Amino acid sequence: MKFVVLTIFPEMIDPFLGSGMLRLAAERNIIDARALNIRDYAEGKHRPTDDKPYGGGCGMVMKPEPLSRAIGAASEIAPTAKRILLTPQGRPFNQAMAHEFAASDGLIFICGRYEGVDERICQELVDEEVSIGDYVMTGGELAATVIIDAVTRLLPGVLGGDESAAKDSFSGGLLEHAHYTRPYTFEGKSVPDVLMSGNHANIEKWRRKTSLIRTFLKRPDLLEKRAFSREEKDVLTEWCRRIEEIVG
Ligand code: 4H7
Repeated sequence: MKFVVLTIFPEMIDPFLGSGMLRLAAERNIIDARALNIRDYAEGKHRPTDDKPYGGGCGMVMKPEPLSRAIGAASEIAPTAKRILLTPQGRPFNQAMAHEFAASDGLIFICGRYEGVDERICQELVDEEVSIGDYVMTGGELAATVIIDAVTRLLPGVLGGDESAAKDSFSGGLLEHAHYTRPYTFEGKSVPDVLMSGNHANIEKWRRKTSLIRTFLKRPDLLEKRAFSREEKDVLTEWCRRIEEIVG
């Protein structure tokens, strides 16, 4: 999978590509990820990548020509890749999109800076606008790294069987179960008995149950989009009964 990040701050992207899972994925030739500096495609003595907005107002706008040439260079590296603009106006990124992008044939990320990108770039040279959430950042670089991380860990051969993406939060539409490690007692709190029992059927059942209850307590919105198994219905019914007992 090819990733090309177009940015005026490649130094924000490079250390990220050179660490942890992404470095490993690159070493195994599962990904080929690089940042291109948009300024390298700018002309003139000062190689400006921004200019004043037509219509006036404060701030600057990302100039179209250097960006257009940078997108051209990225498309030569990854000809079939989807061109994504990271912007607060984009389609909200989620786990289903991570799977969709993992099945795609490469991704080119365009990282806006200043007050934004000339509209003609958005209309003519971008395939899709994506947002990583409802908040404002000074540039698209962190958004690109977030998406590269979420997509790469889904690629075959990146994670081991144990940490496989199939076991994730969200892969079954639920949050992950609780995790415990040594010591057995920490700040007066011990590990739940079932995890010490060695009974793997019971442990798995407890994990499914805690996943469901945590999702209900922390992210009930996730349950609204989801169907329930017989076992899950029984767990929720049992909790309803217990709550009714307390409320009276
Ligand atoms: C493209 C267009 C993504 C990129 C506009 C990018 C949040 C996200 C940016 C802008 C981003 C996200 C310019 C909008 C500066 C905000 C103050 C870079 N912010 N900006 N404005 N949620 N900013 O994915």
